[in-house]
Amino acid sequence: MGHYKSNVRDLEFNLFEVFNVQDHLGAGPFEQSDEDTARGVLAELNNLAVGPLAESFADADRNPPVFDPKTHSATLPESFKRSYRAIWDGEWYRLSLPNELGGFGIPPSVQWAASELILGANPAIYMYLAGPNFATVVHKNGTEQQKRWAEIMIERGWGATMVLTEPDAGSDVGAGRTKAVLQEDGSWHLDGVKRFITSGDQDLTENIMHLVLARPEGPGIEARPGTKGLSLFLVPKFHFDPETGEPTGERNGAFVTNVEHKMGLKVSTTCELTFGQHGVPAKGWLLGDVHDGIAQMFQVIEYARMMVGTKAIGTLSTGYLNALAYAKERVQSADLTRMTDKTAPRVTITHHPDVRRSLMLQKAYAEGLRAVYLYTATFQDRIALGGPDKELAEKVNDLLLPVVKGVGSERAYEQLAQSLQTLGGSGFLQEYPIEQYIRDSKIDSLYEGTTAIQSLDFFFRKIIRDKGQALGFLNGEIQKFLDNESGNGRLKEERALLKQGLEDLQGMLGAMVGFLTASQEDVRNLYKVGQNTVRLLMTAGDVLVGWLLLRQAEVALAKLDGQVSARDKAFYEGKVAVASFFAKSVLPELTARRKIAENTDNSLMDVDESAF
Ligand code: ST9
Ligand code: FAD
Repeated sequence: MGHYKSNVRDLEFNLFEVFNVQDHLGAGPFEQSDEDTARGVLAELNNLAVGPLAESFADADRNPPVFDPKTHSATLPESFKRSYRAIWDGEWYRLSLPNELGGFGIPPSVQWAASELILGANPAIYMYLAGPNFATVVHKNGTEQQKRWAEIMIERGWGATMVLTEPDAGSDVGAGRTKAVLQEDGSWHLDGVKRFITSGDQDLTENIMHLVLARPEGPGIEARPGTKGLSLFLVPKFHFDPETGEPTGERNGAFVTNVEHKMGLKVSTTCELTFGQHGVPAKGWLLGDVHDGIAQMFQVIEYARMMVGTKAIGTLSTGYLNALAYAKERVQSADLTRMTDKTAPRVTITHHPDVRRSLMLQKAYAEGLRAVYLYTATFQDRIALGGPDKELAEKVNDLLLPVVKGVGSERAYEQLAQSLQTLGGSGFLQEYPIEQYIRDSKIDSLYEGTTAIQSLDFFFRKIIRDKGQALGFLNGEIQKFLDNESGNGRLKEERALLKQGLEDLQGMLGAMVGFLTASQEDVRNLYKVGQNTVRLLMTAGDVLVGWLLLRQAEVALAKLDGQVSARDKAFYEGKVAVASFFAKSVLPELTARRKIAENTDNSLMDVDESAF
């Protein structure tokens, strides 16, 4: 058995029993697909995920890529290349492509469910598949010629990178100094050093297209500070025939000058990329001939943030299921009720209340956060459908992205530590996958914007700048659920706990809006907002998890009222149990968090640095 334990049953439950995505299959952009197609995609990918994709997961960790500084090249382990080939040959890269570029015509919700299977089994594979996906952004924003390049990127299976970060410009992308100087032939020469570039080099693909943010310089080009002064350039690793894509063999001056040694996700190369400093100009082409780099790059970033959250949540799910399988087998100690009887039979550790508590919390976040990312994806479905609620769907998707990414990554890392704990000392061994899950998923709270950055985005951009429209919509949806007393009064107590949780979230937000308003009088009140943005994000995540688990429980209870198989009975009972557990043991904590937020003062900000 490989390391990966998928949960296709739960993916299908979300898609077809809770969110009913089948209702909009077979029409418009999803004309090519129906429920059977969608289930078929999940089944086929699942076979691949638990088999060939999972196969190289550990080997590629133990035998990471080798960097040769003389040739500026990185070589990946053979086992990993085999896994990559399996997914490429099955043309699964088409999953996230729009129909006009050869996509399967299945909605984002199903795409993300399918993506979880790859991301849970071997996340680096997904990242090396960025070429076709990033080509869609090139196609959307490019000139006629660049649209052809986008097709070439897909046809020829090129790799691609997103290149923002520099040594002095991480969270603060606008501090980037890499420049691009306009040439007479209309191309640009880039000069500078970028760092931490994922997939910056590899030996999987014929070519790599780097999507690079740099500061344009040239006659008539106005220099602007910050992110708004950045443009997006297409910088290939090898020059190529612009019509056929055939590499000319001529190396462009974008060289990988280092590959980092990391805590985890080792097979994913993290590269220093140096432009124009090795005697060869680093030629680039301005994307779409417009100086709108940060907005264009955010089209890539939005996808990548969703991916990172899904990766973290998919990893937590397999971590939990591995812990559960172990706990069902591991015999240790007597039942607590017979602890003084030294002759009492020893029991499996699932009998111990604390192990149960921990497993149920892991289940709550694994399944609750899966529901959050799939719920988010249903808004991406609506955007693709382009109906009258498209604009609202865009706003709600925007609001939920930092939750998927920020809360998904933080809770996954935290709960994976619990999964490891379930295995006792064995969890610490490389014989089991959980230590690697923890190492591989730590990055998720860091890249694509750290949790603090997600929380600032959530409060300032997605709530305040949006004037609370998307938040108001979500609030209304939760309120509708609370007001709906269906289910014969079952889940009554849980509904009351959710109601309190929602009020606590509203109270916390109210306090923060108050600080923001007060900052017009005394600007230091902004610090009080800043002390609470991560708290707010995590609390919003808990309310969403609590609500979606209860929605699931409601569906499950209705199913249990009818005829169900023994397997489904256990599944649905699990749904009711986990929703109830989360409502009773996590949601009450929100009241304390609200109080902390409401009572915030600035004493933290007054502490002298030397006192830390
Ligand atoms: C990274 C990569 O970390 C990690 C790994 C990637 C791997 C890639 C692989 C992908 C895989 C794909 C594969 C698919 C395969 C499929 C296969 C299927 C089988 N939303 O607030 P302002 C824009 S990369 C939208 O003033 P500051 C907007 O245009 C590095 N847009 O910002 C705005 O203008 P306006 C990641 C947004 O104060 C403008 O920015 N690094 C948003 O100047 C300025 O906004 C980071 O993420 C948004 N949420 O700068 C950096 N926000 O306001 C993190 C801003 O007029 N830092 N814009 O609309 C930040 O995000 C900062 O907040 C900042 C601040 C840089 C934006
Ligand atoms: P810093 O920005 O220095 O942050 C340090 C700490 O300060 C963090 O805790 C942060 O939350 C906090 N902080 C910073 N600013 C604020 C603020 N305003 N308010 C509150 N807290 C703040 N980049 C790319 O461009 N392309 C890639 O492909 C890519 N892949 C990566 C792969 C890996 C393995 C790694 C490690 C990084 C990768 N990155 C990539 C870079 C990544 O996006 C950055 O590391 C990340 O955005 C954080 O920047 P930083 O490391 O400079 O940290």
